[in-house]
Amino acid sequence: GADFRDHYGWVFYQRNISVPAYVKSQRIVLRCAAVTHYAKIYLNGNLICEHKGGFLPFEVELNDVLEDGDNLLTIAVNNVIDYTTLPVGGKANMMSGMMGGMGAGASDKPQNNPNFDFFNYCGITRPVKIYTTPKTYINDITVTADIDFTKEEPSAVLNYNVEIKGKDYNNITCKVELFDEEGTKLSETEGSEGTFEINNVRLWQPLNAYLYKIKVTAGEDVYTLPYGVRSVRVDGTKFLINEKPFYFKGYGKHEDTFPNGRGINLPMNTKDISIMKWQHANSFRPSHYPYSEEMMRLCDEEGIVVIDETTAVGVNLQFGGGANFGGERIGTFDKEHGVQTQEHHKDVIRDLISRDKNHACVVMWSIANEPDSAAEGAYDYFKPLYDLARELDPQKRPCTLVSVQGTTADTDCSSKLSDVICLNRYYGWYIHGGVMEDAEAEFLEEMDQWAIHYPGHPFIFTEYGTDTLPEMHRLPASMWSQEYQDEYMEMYAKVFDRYPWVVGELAWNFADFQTGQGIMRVGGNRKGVFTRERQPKQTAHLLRRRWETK
Ligand code: GCB
Repeated sequence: GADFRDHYGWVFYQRNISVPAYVKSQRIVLRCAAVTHYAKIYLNGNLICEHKGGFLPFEVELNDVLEDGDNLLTIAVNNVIDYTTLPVGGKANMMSGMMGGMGAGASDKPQNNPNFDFFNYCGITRPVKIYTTPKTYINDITVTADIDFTKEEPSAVLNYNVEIKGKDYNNITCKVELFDEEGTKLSETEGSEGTFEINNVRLWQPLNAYLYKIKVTAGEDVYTLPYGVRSVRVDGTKFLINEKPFYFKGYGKHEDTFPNGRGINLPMNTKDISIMKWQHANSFRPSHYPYSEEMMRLCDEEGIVVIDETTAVGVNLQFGGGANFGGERIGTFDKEHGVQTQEHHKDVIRDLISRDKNHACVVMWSIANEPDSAAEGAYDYFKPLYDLARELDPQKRPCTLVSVQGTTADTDCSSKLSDVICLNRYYGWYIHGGVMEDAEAEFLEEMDQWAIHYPGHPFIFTEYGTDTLPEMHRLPASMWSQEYQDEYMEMYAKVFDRYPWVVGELAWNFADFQTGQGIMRVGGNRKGVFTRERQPKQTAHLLRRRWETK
């Protein structure tokens, strides 16, 4: 019922667990892949672990706390979002605020006010597992590749580093073997740090993946890491993958399906990737939070390029007319009244890079979506975050943030910090809705400004789209109709094609998705190019034709 849907605060998941005696000599670990947004784990009533942040994994060792027989495991989950969490919860309802304070959300009950446009699905959204390792175990593996492109057949040097933990970590032998994708062993070496040379290396290419396997054996522990060898870098206005200019074609997505909500849905992941391939899409942005590890592996396997994003959505108190603080306008980065997220934001970056650093599919880090990046204090907020990401990423991928409509080259701190400028633009929807000529004219005006003030950098359009109802057709085209979505997509394509420094188009959104209630949303956000059931709207065919040759 509505009480459950609108629940605010704690929920408790409980069950008994028991571990067979024969594994007790092993290290026993409880791992939660995602608990949204705050978790407290109790075993037999004792708190054993806490974790903030709803979209990244955490784990805790159970050996010292497990009892024989049944143990009561409690996972307490809190769904509250506010000025200290990512994503950010506001003081007032953002969606109704957008229309001058009318609409849903007026209530005295304590409630969440998402400062973002997707339903605040919470709980245990990804697998919870108990697994074992030997007492001395492989804690982490980091691999980077130096590729020599000067020869006709490129060669590569893989640098690996294995972190071993546990009581014998110092005097254990570590064997590392390299296999090709078919499982043929190519070479073998010893030591927790080392290199492999690969002549005629098979590169991981967009839509043409190739994964080597790196098998690490440390004492009794074994782990096999699939690894795609590829390079990424920005050169002038180009985004290079394996030294070739890459053009992003695809979407911003959500982890959102019926009836799973944000709960993991593996068959739908497979379906989504296969639909994207049907359309000749090659990439997406896992907006607005890190997706499941299963999805990241699938992207590695399928050659889908990913812009990996943190949970920082809603770091912008200008939404809803900026009336988030008791009706007053306050600065997003105001030390006293603004968001208090920077330290947590750093933790999310650490956890994200530590989880995803080895994925070939990840070619860039997105530090935030639509923050108040032109506000006073924005540079000071973001500079340390970029520094941290750049320091932590062993592959030194480019970094960006995704800029909200209204930012300009001279005001947006992204101009000073990002390797690629990523823009969300809604000319023809939120601005000049229904008047395509005006929309196009103002869009072109803005593009020319960026070219003047910020020449020499690549740009990706990370969002553009229109709410579209599958049943609605209108001639002449008008807002919400299939025809309008087509005309809008055609206009954007025309603008993108004018500027060689535009290196990507990620339409908003791949599929319709659930949001909170409000007068701006009809059964959710309907900007999907596919319905929530993953059936094509008319424009899916238009994009397919474009992307086949683009
Ligand atoms: C945006 C946001 C996205 C929204 C979208 C919209 O700029 O980044 O989360 O869903 O606009 O449809 O309004």
